[in-house]
Amino acid sequence: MAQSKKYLNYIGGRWIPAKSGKTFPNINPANKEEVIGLLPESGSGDVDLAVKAAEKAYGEWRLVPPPKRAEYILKASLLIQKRKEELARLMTREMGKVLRETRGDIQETIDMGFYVAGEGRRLFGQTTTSELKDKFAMSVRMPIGVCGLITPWNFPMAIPSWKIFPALVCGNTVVFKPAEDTPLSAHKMIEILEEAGLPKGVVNLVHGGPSTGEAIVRHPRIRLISFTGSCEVGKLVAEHCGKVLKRCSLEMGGKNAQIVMEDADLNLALEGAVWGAYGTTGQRCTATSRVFVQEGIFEKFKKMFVERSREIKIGDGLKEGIEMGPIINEVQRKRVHEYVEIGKKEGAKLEIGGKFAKGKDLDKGFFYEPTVFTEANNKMRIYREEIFGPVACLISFKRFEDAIRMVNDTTYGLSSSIYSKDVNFAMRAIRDIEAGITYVNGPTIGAEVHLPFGGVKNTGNGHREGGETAIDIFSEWKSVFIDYSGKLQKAQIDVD
Ligand code: UN1
Repeated sequence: MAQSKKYLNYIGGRWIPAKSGKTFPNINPANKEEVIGLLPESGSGDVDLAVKAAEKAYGEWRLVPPPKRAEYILKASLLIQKRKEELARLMTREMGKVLRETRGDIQETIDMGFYVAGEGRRLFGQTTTSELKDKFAMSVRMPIGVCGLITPWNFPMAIPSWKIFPALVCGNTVVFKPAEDTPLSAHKMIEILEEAGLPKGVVNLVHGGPSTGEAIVRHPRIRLISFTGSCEVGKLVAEHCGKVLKRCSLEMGGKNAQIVMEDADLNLALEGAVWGAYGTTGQRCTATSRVFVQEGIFEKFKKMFVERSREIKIGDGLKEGIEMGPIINEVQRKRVHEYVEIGKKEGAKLEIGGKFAKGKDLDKGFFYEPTVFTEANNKMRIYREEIFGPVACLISFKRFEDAIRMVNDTTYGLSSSIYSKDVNFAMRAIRDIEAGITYVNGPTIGAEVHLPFGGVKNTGNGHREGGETAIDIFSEWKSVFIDYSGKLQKAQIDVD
């Protein structure tokens, strides 16, 4: 067994173990014998310590001018940029996705840092008129307090950056719990923020599993929860936050669709669907899991897609030429496989895959074959539920209107895509698809950080990360009226 280093929580600017003294292992999903490190198993006592540290730091941090707050974010982003390759390699080891993709994850973190650092000199409010003489009106953004951030394993650094950076620039302090499966990327990110000189207690890192997350959600002095993960857990978070009126922003699943019209460039549509379905081993909330293909080209496209699925090179993401890494852990792999079994029972036709991937190196990890179903319909669970693995359904449709109806026939609404050379179809898809993101002639994955990211229906609760909208999550509006008339002026009354 490879050496396993012990990692610590970061609370109030100190690296300390969990009160319990217990640890949990961080395992390489491409080689389950490789324990990358041991992480502190934190409980509510550790969370409470972190909240105390974050509260203490908040008093001063909220008064630091935003351009100065932004400087720390910029410095950290520049350090991440310098260490991009090293960080990407570590991320592939703990998460499994191929190096090309972990480089992308780190790049998305850098992009977010650069973007949010600029926000330090904006954080714009409004200045406006008053209905009364000698009176001035404006709105300003205020911080909220201690924010609890809970993140998933599929984007181990990018998703934390979507939350940590905007929270900080707005003047909040943070208690951050990364996913159990990818704690090392989070550790590195916090180490870098420390190196950038971030004052003690502004960001606190608490490792652990679901009970640690629950302690954060339930902590009465955490004012805001930002959660990315499954719909199932998101609903529990929302339930508690609803009861105690805690602010909460949720980013959850998807059942994303790509439409391929008969007039599309088929090779381009194929590459898009393959990348959308198998990128990150299908473990993106933006992954393509339903591909709607117009009937005249269905058979041809199906052949192309199945053929391409057969050719996907599976293996350790650190190796040259590998296109698809493992699934994150055994529980998830079994869950994916269960869906495949359900699909077969429901009467869908398995065209290829549907098995644990076998082979000398593959047996060591949680690998799964690229899997394609046809003859799936909206009664089936594989058509309706998020699988979070390399499984795609190819579905044929007659007319454009049918495709839209089928695409929208889901409880989710994150990402979507249409391949067509006809601008009329493209514009109508943009108008008619119920989703937070629509791509034209591009796959369902690949959102950029300066635009709002999120979805409709059960994908979220109305917030958008990324872009200016991330700032809305992490700040409160205050309206300010300044009366310089020297007398009592009554709004709505002294107006004639
Ligand atoms: C996710 O799947 O949770 O748009 C996030 C994309 C990435 C982010 C995905 N930039 O696919």
